[in-house]
Amino acid sequence: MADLFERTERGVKRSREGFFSRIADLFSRSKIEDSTWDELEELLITADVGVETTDRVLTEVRKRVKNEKLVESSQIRDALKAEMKLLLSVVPKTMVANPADSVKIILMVGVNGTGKTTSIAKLATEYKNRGEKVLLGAADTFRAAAADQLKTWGERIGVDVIAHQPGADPGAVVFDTLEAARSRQANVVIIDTAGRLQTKHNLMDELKKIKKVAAKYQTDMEVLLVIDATTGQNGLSQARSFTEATDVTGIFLTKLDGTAKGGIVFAICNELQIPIEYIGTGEKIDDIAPFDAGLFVEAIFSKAV
Ligand SMILES: Nc1nc2c(ncn2[C@@H]2O[C@H](COP(=O)(O)OP(=O)(O)OP(=O)(O)O)[C@@H](O)[C@H]2O)c(=O)[nH]1
Ligand SMILES: [Mg+2]
Repeated sequence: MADLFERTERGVKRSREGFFSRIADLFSRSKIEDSTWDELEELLITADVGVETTDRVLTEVRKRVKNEKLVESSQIRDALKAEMKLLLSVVPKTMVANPADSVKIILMVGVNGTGKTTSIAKLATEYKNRGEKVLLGAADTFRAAAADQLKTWGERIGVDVIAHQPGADPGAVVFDTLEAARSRQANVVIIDTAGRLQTKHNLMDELKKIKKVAAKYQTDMEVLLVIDATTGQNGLSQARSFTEATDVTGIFLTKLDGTAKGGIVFAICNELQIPIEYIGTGEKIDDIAPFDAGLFVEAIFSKAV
């Protein structure tokens, strides 16, 4: 667990200049005045927590402050922490139990350039280190270099990749990858898909088809939506559309290291009730941490290094 905290903290600390450091600084003051509440509100909104979510958090914190007669800034900070943790604790959708002999399928979806392929390499490494046999499917047949990018990662991390020619039917890649998983006895299959704008209906329909091919195979499937934290509030619109098309089960939030706007995690959890599963905190293979609401909030408030 210590390791997980360190990994979360490392990622959060990389966004120190912005939201995360300033929010911790507010509470290093001995007294919380009316103006502090205003500052806090502004900070949360500009950090992409969003107006609705900020309103909800602050209303709840004020209620706690009143009911529990909190006066010390450390007490108010703890009330805010508790509220933030609560907000981030979205219960994952119940998955169909995974029969012992079946394969876990993870379908990675998202708009262009969010970090899908890189995050697949990170995830594959996580599963491999846990002793799972992982197989990757290069179902991004749209961009000519996409399969090569995945293959390069595969070679680097020692995981096989199933690929077709550019322009091939992505559904066929999924089918072949799952067939290969069966014959090679892989138990985790991660499918890369082409980046697509959530507003392009034909591309969203294609994604539905890809999912259908995998679902025919079996029901234990996670659909991870990869959202780039730096895109801010647009992430919410992405999450809405991709959920409509593919029933997203969780979010992989990337580039948290490169943004002062990490507050988007709160907006996503509050407004969409989709759990954040992982955070990406850099470009390297180990810049990944499974998301833990409690640790994440503690990392935000822990002392700057
Ligand atoms: N700083 C930072 N960069 C990241 C992170 N994850 C991915 N990247 C970078 O984001 C860029 C795009 O990554 P890809 O994995 O190719 O993104 P993609 O979603 O597969 O892109 P398309 O397939 O073109 O849609 C690369 O330069 C990655 O190194 C992260 O957590 N932090
Ligand atoms: Mg890609």
